[in-house]
Amino acid sequence: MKIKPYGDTLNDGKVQVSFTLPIEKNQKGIAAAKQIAKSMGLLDPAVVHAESIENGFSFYILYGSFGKEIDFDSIHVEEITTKALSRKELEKIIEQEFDREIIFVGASTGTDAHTVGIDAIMNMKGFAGHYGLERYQGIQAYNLGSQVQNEEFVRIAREKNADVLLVSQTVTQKDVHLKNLVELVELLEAEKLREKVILIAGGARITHELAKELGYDAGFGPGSFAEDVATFAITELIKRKQ
Ligand code: B12
Repeated sequence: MKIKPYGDTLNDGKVQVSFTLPIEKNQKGIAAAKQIAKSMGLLDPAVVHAESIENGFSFYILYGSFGKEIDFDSIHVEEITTKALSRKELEKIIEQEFDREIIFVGASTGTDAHTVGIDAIMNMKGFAGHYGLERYQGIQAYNLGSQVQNEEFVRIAREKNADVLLVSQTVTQKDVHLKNLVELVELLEAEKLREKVILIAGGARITHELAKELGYDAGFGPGSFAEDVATFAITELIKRKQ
């Protein structure tokens, strides 16, 4: 199936883009914004909003048409296909399959100070009506908080004998998350721990595909809940037992 974006009528190709320019808002600024949109390949771009945001800076919103179509059927994405089980179902499986608690160690690592994401997955109260891992019977969840250096994270993972490592990355400026996530994999490999743990990354800009590329077992983005992560990790642990 071939597809293209649409606004008013199907296949009209209409898209909206917005950006900031390091120039004053005036007629020349508006012309520059149009030229940029044309260079992006947009047909008939129109500036529908222009605003001065600071001395020497301006913001633009444009509409235009995307002239091409893409082949939707040729797209392949790596995604997690296991359907999330409920907390109760997971607790039962853990009880049946393991004669011990499953250890999860999680943190927001590197210089990243954001904790809301990892807390949503791990904390007792959870997020949006979904309890976090601390609530699960059969799971021991250690949430180390934020700005945990990779070395410290690996040290605690070893100390706690972790089955599952949960890494949260929110800041992606200058690709700091990529550097940090790769460094962790390298450290785990050097410490001969990589194969012994299920390594999971999460964050607003993390996809399963990206996480797999970086050497992780799974990646979870916005809208993830503890049961999604626990289902993946417990299923994977059972597979690895066999
Ligand atoms: C709250 C917030 C803060 C708070 C953080 C408080 C705290 N204790 O966490 C404070 C004010 C401290 C803060 C600071 C900064 N912030 Co801030 N912050 C936000 C904000 C508004 C919300 C983030 C949030 O809490 N989302 C809610 C949670 C629930 O969503 P989530 O993180 O995506 O988590 C979900 C999933 O991604 C997933 N998930 C997340 N982690 C994990 C981990 C695992 C293992 C799994 C399985 C799943 C998972 O599950 C969660 C639940 O579904 C965002 C903007 C926004 N509206 O998103 C900016 C934002 C993230 N911050 C940003 C920035 C730049 C900063 C600063 C660098 C600003 C500065 N210059 O000082 C500093 C950070 C300094 C540092 N060293 O890290 C940028 C990041 C841009 C980028 N992509 O790099 C954003 C996007 C704002 C923006 N538009 O510029 N911030």
